[in-house]
Order: sequence, then C-alpha cells, then structure tokens
Amino acid sequence: MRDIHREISEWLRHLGATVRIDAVGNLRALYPSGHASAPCLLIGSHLDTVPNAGAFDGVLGVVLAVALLQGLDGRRLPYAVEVVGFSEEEGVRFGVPFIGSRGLVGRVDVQLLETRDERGVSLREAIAAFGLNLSELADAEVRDNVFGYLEFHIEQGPVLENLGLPLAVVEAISGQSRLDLTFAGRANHAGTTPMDLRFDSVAGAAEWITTVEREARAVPGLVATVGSVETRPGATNVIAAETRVTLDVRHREDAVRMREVETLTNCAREVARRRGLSVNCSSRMAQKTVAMDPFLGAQIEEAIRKIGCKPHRMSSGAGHDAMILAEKVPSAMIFLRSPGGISHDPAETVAVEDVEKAIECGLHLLEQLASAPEFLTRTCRA
Ligand code: HGY
Ligand code: MN
Ligand code: MN
Repeated sequence: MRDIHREISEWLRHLGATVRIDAVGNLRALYPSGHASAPCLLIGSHLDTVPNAGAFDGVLGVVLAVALLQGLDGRRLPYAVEVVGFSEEEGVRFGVPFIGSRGLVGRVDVQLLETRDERGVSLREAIAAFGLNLSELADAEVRDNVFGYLEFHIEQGPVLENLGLPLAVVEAISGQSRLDLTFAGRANHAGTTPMDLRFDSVAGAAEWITTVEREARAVPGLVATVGSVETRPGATNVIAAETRVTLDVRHREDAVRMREVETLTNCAREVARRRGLSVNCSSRMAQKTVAMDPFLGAQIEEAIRKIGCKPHRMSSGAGHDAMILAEKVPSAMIFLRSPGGISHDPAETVAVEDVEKAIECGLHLLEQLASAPEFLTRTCRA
C-alpha cells in the first residue's frame, strides 16, 4: 500500500493536486477548482484487492481518475475534484469489507476497530502500525460541499462482452451478507474410529456446502458462495474437530437475500443436529442493495452517447465503495467491459480501447457537470 501511495501521489502532485493519507489509510488528493469554496466531486475506487488477484479490480478506477485530471491539461473546473483511493474494500484481512469508504461516511466504529485478523491483530492496532492517527478520524469524513461520487470499475462479469459494449451505467449494487460458520465434532484417530462412531465436522460441512449450491441454483438471481474451508487440526490422519467455512450470499432483493441466509443457516443447524455436531453461525456483515443516483446516471448515459456508444444500464453483483458513499453522497458507477468475464484472478483484464472510451466519456461528464447548475447546488445528504 505504501508503494502504490508513493507512485500515485507522485502522479497527482505533478498534476497540481495536494495529497494526504487519511486516518483510515485512504489516499485523498484534492485538485482545486478555480473558485474559492467551490463544491467538490469525488472520483475514485479501492487500492486493495484479493489474494492472487487480477491487476484492474479497484485500482483501474483510481488510475482513470488520475487520467481525467491529466485530460483537463491544467484547466480548473467550477468545482474541485477529489481523487480517493480506498485502503480496504475487499474485506480479506479482517473479514469485513468497505473499511476505507466507511471512514468517509463516519462508520468506523469501536466494533469495527476491535475486529481482529487471523493473527489476532485488531484493525485499531493495524492502523496505528501503519503510522496513522485515529484521533484524526473525523477528518476523513466527506465534507458538506461534496456533491457527488463517481467510480469507474471493471464489470467483473460477462454481460458487456456478450452485448459487445464497452461501457455501462450501474443502476444499483446488489446487497450482500457475509457469515462464518464453524462446524464442531470430535477429533479422533482416522485409522481406528469406525465410520458409524464418528462426529466428523468436515463431512458435516461438506454435506451442507452441497445444499448451499443446490439452494442457490433453485432461487432465480441468488448467488451463494463458500469461499474458504479451514479444518482444525488439519492432519491427514485425524478426524477434524472443527471445520470453519465462510458464506457469501447476494441478491438484488434484500428480502430474498435475508430469507436465504435464514434458510441456509437453519439447514446448517439441521445437518449438525443429525450428525451429532454443533454449529456456530456468526454474521460478519449484512449490506443492503443500494440504488445509484438517477441524475448522475442520466449524465453518464449522455456522455456515453457523445462518444458514439450505446449506453447500457445494469446492476452490479459485486459490491463497491459506491454503495457506502451513497449513504451520504449521490453516487454513480461506470462499468468497463471485462474480456472473458473473469475477475478476482490473474486472467482479469480490460481492453485498451475501452479504457480510452472511459476517459473520453469521463471528460464529457466533467464538462456536463460543470454546466449543470442544479447539480452544483446539491450537497451531501445529512
Ligand atoms: O466481493 C465483492 O463484492 C467485491 O469484489 N468487493
Ligand atoms: Mn473485488
Ligand atoms: Mn472492486
């Protein structure tokens, strides 16, 4: 994170922006307006990613923001632009996503700060170890003059490639629930314990995982993923005492998502009961579906038409910082086509000509917002 802060800060200072790292580790670069006390537009995305990731998820949105400032070629707008590189969106280290963007909407609370990583290090300790000062947390929050948040991001799916389109307007970001489930049985010797005398936590978790897949296939629009399975003690010749699995459930309708979380956790309890196991289900996060700002969406559509492309509207199955910023600021996203529809993997990529189109579209959008008086009078929702 230090290396990327250094690299991108250098680019931004060269373009006339002042750069700081806020108390939650977000990179914050202000490109001032030509007018004192002007409103401000945030443009950004996240700088963290997942293990063995691709090279575009998140960081492309920050680099595109830099490219837009470069495209202004030193010109000032009637509003300031703040480029934001969020420190932690994926939730890999602490199991809770959107830590950086929660800092901008005042939601870094004691519970979040006490969350611990695999080594028992709390978020509070990690922030201090990075050399940041939590007493400046209030300084990370968006100010009242921020009138919008714009995020460019790869689609991370197959839709735009199948439509043969480079860009899309995101209408809504689907809600998601993340849980940890720990199945507990009884450790025993793999060689001496007859099959009918076992309390095998792995076998119980495995039975439940197949049910997760069956249930998700049966409910239109539902996705449910067991991304991590860890056994303890984890030896070949020991029947595992404990099996800890993660569950990620998403659906555009919050009621369906919450009903399915209930169904799947009840099913885990039923499997455990039948097998003489215990199971502990703990929620890590439950994020509602969030609609993007209609006005900004219409402006993006107009900008996409101006570059000669057909605008497509779609919702996002992936979570994004825009769904957190939207609590305080009218927010919008522009998707870029994902060739091969792959993401969260080194095969993730973008087409250079689509990136060029995104920059062209973004520059039209900046001009449109500069001459849209009603937009400039909008400020943060309290
Ligand atoms: O998992 C997600 O929804 C995104 O990649 N943070
Ligand atoms: Mn991601
Ligand atoms: Mn992302």
